[in-house]
Amino acid sequence: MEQTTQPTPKKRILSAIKPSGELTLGSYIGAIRNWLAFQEEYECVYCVADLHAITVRQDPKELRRRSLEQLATYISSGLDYEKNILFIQSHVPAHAELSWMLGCYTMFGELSRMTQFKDKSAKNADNINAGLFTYPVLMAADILIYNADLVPVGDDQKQHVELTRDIANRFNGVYGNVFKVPEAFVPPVGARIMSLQNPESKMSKSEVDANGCVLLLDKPEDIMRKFKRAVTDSDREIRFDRENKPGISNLIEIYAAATGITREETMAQFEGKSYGDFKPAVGEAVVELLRPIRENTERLLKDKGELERIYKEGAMRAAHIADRTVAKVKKKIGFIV
Ligand code: ATP
Ligand code: LTN
Repeated sequence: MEQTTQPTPKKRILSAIKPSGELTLGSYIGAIRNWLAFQEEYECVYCVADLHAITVRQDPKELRRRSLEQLATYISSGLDYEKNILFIQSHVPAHAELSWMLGCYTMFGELSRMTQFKDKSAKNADNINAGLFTYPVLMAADILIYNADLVPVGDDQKQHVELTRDIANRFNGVYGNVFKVPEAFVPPVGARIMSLQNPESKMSKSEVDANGCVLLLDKPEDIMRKFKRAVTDSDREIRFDRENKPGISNLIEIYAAATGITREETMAQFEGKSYGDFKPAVGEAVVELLRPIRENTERLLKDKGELERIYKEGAMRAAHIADRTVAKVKKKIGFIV
């Protein structure tokens, strides 16, 4: 009798970026670039986390523009929309539904300990809304709804993935093996790209300081200007030392990430060179890294019909998986389904 061998199903990846501002070099090096590397080996689900963006007040017109632009950037960075599932979070209502249920298995104390909540509340003191507080629960829903094995994120999001694991384990402890417990993947290089003007704080798209933050769609001359003005130190050595030389360490990290070499190789390459040589060299590496992305994004944005087709198809494929998870969870909890 002929034996049929089932191919082992691919492991699944889920990640997202919220359209809370223009994408930065940090979003690319810390997130999108790593997503690319996974698309052959894994089944990848990548979303535009628009529901997460509204924890901070957004202008409706801008939110719409940025959501579309972000999707276009995913594609122009090299994510294949047929191989991967690319979609907009609010197009799959099951995320919000699961988020409510998971919230009932998440402790107030746990959410109070989240660093991002503390940071964002300090920065938005006039709008510490409930969404800002329950943000990690929605993120847990994003991840668990797809039974993701791996969640690639920058350093700052590791704590949220840890919480997701705790929620999954708690739920599984009550109802049996419902959720896959995911792992975070934090890239070895580029997990934390800092502002060029204030290298002690993260390059962040919702707190753009004009010269410290390199935008993904910045023109080459703007990129060069920002790197030439980057804050360094009064020492002369191009050496990685986050504590004492945060500016130079950040530039080493960016150069290594942009050219695909290690920090050590970067230091060897620039040994004996001055900051005046190093800063424009980092700028040029970034210009070359971002050039094709900017050009492709501009082209894609001209074809709104094509983008619409892509996000509708993506939402349909995402909902197919998400709805099944929600149905299973409801049954376990005791809802009439
Ligand atoms: P916001 O400023 O609105 O909080 P953000 O710039 O921090 O946004 P997110 O949407 O929160 O960006 O992050 C998307 C992904 O990119 C996450 O995985 C995050 O860890 C990663 N990321 C964002 N900024 C950086 C950075 N500066 N360095 C490395 N990774 C980053
Ligand atoms: N919270 C993340 C963005 C995000 C996310 C996710 C990341 C929303 N849902 C699911 C990984 C998996 C952020 O602030 N960077």
